[in-house]
Amino acid sequence: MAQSDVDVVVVGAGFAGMYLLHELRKTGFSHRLLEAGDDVGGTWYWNRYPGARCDIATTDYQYTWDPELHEQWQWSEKHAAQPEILRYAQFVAKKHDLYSGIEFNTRVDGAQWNEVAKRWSIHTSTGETITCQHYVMATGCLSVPKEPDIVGTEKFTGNVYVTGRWPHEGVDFTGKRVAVIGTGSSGIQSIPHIADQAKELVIFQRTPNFSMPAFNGPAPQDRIERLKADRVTYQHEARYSGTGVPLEDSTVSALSVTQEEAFVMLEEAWQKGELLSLGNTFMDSAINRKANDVVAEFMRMKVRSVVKDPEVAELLSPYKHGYGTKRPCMDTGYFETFNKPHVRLVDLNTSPIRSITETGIDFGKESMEFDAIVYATGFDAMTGAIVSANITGKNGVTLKSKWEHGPLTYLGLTSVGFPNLYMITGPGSPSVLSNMMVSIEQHVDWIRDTLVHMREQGFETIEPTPLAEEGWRVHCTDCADITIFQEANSWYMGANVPGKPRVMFPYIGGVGRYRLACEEVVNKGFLGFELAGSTKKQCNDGLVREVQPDVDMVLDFIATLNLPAMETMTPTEARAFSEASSAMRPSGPEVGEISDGVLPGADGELEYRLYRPATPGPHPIAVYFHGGGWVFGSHTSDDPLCRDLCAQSNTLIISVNYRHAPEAPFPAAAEDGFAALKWVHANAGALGGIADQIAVAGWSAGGNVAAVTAQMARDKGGPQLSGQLLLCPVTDGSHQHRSHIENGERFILTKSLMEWFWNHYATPEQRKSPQASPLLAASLAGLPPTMLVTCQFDPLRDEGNAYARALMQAGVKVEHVEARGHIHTSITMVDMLPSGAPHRREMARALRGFFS
Ligand code: N01
Repeated sequence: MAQSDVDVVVVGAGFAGMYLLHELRKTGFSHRLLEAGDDVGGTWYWNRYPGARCDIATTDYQYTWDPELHEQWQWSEKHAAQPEILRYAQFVAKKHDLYSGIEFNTRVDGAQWNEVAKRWSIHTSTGETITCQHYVMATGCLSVPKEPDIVGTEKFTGNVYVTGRWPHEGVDFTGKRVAVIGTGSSGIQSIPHIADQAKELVIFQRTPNFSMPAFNGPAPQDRIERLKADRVTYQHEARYSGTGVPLEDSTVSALSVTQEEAFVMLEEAWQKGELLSLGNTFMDSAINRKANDVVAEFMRMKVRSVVKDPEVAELLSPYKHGYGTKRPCMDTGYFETFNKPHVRLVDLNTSPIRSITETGIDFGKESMEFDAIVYATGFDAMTGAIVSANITGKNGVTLKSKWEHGPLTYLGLTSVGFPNLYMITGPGSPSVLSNMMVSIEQHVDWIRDTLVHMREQGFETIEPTPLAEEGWRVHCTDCADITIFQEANSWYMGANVPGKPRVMFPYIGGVGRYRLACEEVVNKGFLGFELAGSTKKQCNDGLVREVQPDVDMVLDFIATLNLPAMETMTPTEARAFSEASSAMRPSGPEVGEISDGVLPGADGELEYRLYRPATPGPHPIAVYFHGGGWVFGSHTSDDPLCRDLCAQSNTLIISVNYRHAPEAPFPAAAEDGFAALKWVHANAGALGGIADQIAVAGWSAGGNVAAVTAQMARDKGGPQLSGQLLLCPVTDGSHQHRSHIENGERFILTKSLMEWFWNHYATPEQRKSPQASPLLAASLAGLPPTMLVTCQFDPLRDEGNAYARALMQAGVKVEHVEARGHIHTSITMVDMLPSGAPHRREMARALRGFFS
């Protein structure tokens, strides 16, 4: 007789539930495992449609927790078919006697949290109520087929099949007229098999999909050898990789090679017959639309090379979504199927289904009769199974109502208001964007270790804090925002189910980065969780990821380079280093014209570079001052940023060099800035600009020069400025701000580098002058409208914030943007860091606004 009160109830006997059962036994937790089906295998139990096959190679799609399995189980193919994967699950279940611990044909109808007892009550389809301390949903991401959303589905009297609920005995379509609706992975895999049998096959396609041939055969020998030689390293690399398969991330931009070269590289990946190799060919195909177009065009070229009828080939070619933004497919003979005379493709965009009828389908201007209809229409993915399990947490709040506008989780594992509830591969974790085996094992390990920790430490409950959950939501959104995934109407975005909120459901920051976040949470004393026992409580509230994800990647990359700190260099060495780094950047957008010239500075000539918009002039002017701590940089060193500002704001940008320290210390830069402004004003017409529409702009030390120049223009009789645009400006050399300490290391501009700059530029006494520290000016009244951008992880953040506040207090019109998750340099990194683009758009808008 099973216990009605246990430590843990688990729902689902797929690969996640099976491994968790094993671990619960090992660690001595009492448990019940409930499964709706009558066997193990989860998704591989339900999805028995012909052609069902895994799209991750067998070298990677297998358990790692039992090393003996690698000797005892041999896969027959590179990409295993469903029957073989199911047999593998059954083999593991028998080997570890898991069957004895699973209650099959048992569905969970609902679950309620009892806040007094600190336990869950679980109601099952057998009429039993089980109570437990911990409740784990191992219900899979793609387990609830989408409700039919086509008119008349109930009318059809022929045979109806749903790919995700395929009859166990199989289906014989021989001699039948068959319709297949849906061309996602399930449709694409099953269509060639159905075509082999059917007398007539009509495929109803709403969206064509990217697919590549699996070229199935034995598992790749090189991968097998790598595994055999050093399984531990292989698995470690997989766990910290982007997708859960140990591939070296590409460092090649699709835009840095010709289309011919790109196609050669893609062909090489194509021949491997592995989705991840193809997707990994270029570093930027997921984040840059133009880079993605290169891959998409290669895939369309492949369709054209197979499908004989050019019109059909065109219909089968995706144009409306980028490669990978909807799950791409692996097929065996899919496109070839459309060359068969008894196979027809119907484009639902031009011939929509009017209704399913008793005998067939009415679509466009036609009616056709069928013996069978196959729905390959997908799933209520990621949340369907969890939400439909009727989970009620604290204060009677259901998970369904909490997630009405999108799932809210901490780490995709837990959710506020639902103590001791865990989701394996839940929304907000890499899940469907990863090798599921790797992700499943990581979640099971995390849950097991957490349960053991709680038991050892005398904690009864664990629940994330609202701050941590909201922080994770923001981080997940930040990760998605730098990609082009959100453009597609995919199930990743919930777009396939009418009424489902449109958010990115899986975590797209990568398997390794996700794992590091989970580890960090634990290592920081369960950061973002409240743990409570009868006599104790612990809560280390906080956020695990705050830096913008692309900025974080750059910081990690820079850390691997082991570069010398700039402040250990001489100014000459630092200048050479800075120039060499700048030479490797993308160049930035095209502008109408770029020309170089010289102008008179305070003590000799200064070089300048002029960026003219492509539109007819004359244009308003921004006199721009570059960054580089007064020590390095030049009129060309912020080239990509100047181009971007020029192109986006339709403003003439004149980037002026100024004399550098230590050769020309304070106040040389300030005096040059003011001299340059006066010259530009006097020569505005000849430059193609408008004399009474002039602003100053600058970044970092250049922001300091711009701010000081604006004060000098105010105090010395003009020119009258329309505005000042200050990006991370240095405003105060006189004392330490909190951000100097908080952000003093790791974020490229360090506290010690900033001190090195100041030491070269100005003495402690000189720093008290407003011409070095504009924040110290006796009055800021009368300064022009200001756009001031500060970055959260910049040592200069607080002095920039202080300048914005002081300007406002002085009655200046100020727009102050605090760029969340950014560092001192990140907004200038045009075409490198997508997360900086919205802020540059804002800066350009503000610049335009100065002149309107
Ligand atoms: O489902 P899908 P799936 N009228 O949602 C169409 C995994 N998987 O079962 O794109 C007409 O991808 C829908 O059209 P549209 C894998 O992660 C893995 O095929 O919404 N058409 C689409 O064409 C995969 O991504 C493997 O415009 C309708 C199709 O139906 C995920 O499961 C194998 C429609 C649904 O495609 C889901 O794949 C199989 C309507 N009302 C699955 N509603 C491997 O490992 C939907 N469609 C290889």
